[in-house]
Amino acid sequence: MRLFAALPIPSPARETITGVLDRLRDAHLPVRWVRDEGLHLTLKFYGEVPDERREVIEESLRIAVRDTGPIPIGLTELGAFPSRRRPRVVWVGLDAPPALELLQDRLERGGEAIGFPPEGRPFQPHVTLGRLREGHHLPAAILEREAAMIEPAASLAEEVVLYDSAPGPGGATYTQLLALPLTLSLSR
Ligand code: 2AM
Repeated sequence: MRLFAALPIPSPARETITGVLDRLRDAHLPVRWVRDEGLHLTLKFYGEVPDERREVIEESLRIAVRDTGPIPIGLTELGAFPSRRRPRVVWVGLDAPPALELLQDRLERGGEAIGFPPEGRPFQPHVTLGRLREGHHLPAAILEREAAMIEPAASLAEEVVLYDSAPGPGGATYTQLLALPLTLSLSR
């Protein structure tokens, strides 16, 4: 299985992003766009793991989300890796409030404790919208136009999910294996 932990994108940010995606899809660009159902912010990518590792990963997630309440998120910009002028991966950026950075750091360190090496690059919270097809180029003006449509769409992320990613002809399909609510416990 190919596992990663992520925040599913909540409403209303989700609708803002699907609106952008609808318009980008209509532009018939050489891009493999993601499915609306799987929109997420990756916090920790575990990669290909044997089935029997799932349990310890789930336990490290439970520990990492302990004492984390709902996290406010907002959309910042439409961007691309490596740059908007030469896009290969198109994404929407998210605000990183301290609670989000803390949670990502806990997941990173929890992963390290069970044998998953840390990313080794700064956390850049983003929701991937699409990946350019090999050997193609994207007219910069299209992204510029959509970039102007991004609004903050302040939202509250209320769960962390462990996903299994399965490749398929229409792009990867993500299955939720575990959903952990972000709720503060008062009984302490
Ligand atoms: P991305 O959005 O930047 O592509 C499922 O593949 C999720 O895991 C994606 O959100 C992807 O991030 C993330 N991910 C992080 N590191 C990855 C890697 N080395 N290979 C594939 N996906 C990775």
